[in-house]
Amino acid sequence: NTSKSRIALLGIPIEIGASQAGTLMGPAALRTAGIGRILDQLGFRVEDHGDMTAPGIAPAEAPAPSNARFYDEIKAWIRALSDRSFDLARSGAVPIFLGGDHSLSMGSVNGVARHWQQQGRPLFVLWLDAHADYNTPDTTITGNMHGMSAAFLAGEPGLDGLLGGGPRASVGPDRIELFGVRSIDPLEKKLVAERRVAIADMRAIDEFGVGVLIRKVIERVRAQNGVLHVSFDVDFLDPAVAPGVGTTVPGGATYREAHLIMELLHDSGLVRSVDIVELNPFLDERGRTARVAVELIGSLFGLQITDRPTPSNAVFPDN
Ligand code: 5AB
Ligand code: MN
Ligand code: MN
Ligand code: MN
Repeated sequence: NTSKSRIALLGIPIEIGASQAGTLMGPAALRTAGIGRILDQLGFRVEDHGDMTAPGIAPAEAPAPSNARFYDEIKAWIRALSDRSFDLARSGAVPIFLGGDHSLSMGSVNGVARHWQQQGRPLFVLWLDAHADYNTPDTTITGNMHGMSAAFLAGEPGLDGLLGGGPRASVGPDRIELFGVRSIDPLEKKLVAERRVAIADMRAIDEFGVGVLIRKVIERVRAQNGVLHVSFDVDFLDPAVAPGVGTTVPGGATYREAHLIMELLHDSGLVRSVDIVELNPFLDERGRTARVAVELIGSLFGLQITDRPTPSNAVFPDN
């Protein structure tokens, strides 16, 4: 029993980073939909660490940037979460962070990245999302911080005070893979292009298919002896499959595209941590979205149809 791989669940009931209230119910809905049960059935030793409690407001050390709503509150959350995340990764478990809006990834990813930095393995982040989340206080239209998390992780200016003096791992724009994008703000688009962030938008997915594009991501991580964090924003999925999100954008990934991505990622053996974010149970239809998210986690952790081994990617050229 002790030789079983460990998975650590941690709920982060935060909603102030998003425009609509309700994502704070996300962790409860994912548990109700059976996230612990499915992982247990797959043979993992599942530890549920419960939900973090709201850390309050971190003292304003410097004036908060204008155009970043609830900056001081979110600052407190991500500092606390970064430490929890680091400890969980260091314990040898695979942490799954149950959101909560996408601002939490600033903390969860920073924590796991600190751990892998100490291990000498570069951490890559696969950002499954309808959006790029690459706004800064200077480029944002809404001021909502769930649209700034990838930019923060890439080290974009304007958000540097978020961790205060706390330890910060650099992920960098060259280790973020935006995947599924179909909504991007004008200045955000410019910044993503300037930084040459790898991006598979929905058009690329239509043209080449998710199999080819995910294999490319996997090959890139493997070539650098890296490990992978999957930041899964539920709005990556088409709203017909996943209506329970506040920021639906039509034209998203289908049910099978999403499962294939998870199946390929499982076979890669590279995934060491996961966020599931932006699920809004208040907007869901009879738990559908929560259930789909849990089924996808099943595929990511080894649920397969026929156990056919994944063929190599040798057919796909480098560039
Ligand atoms: B999500 C928008 N670009 O900055 C902004 O759901 C949307 O975590 C951000 O991907 C969506 O507010 C953030 C308009
Ligand atoms: Mn999104
Ligand atoms: Mn997002
Ligand atoms: Mn959203």
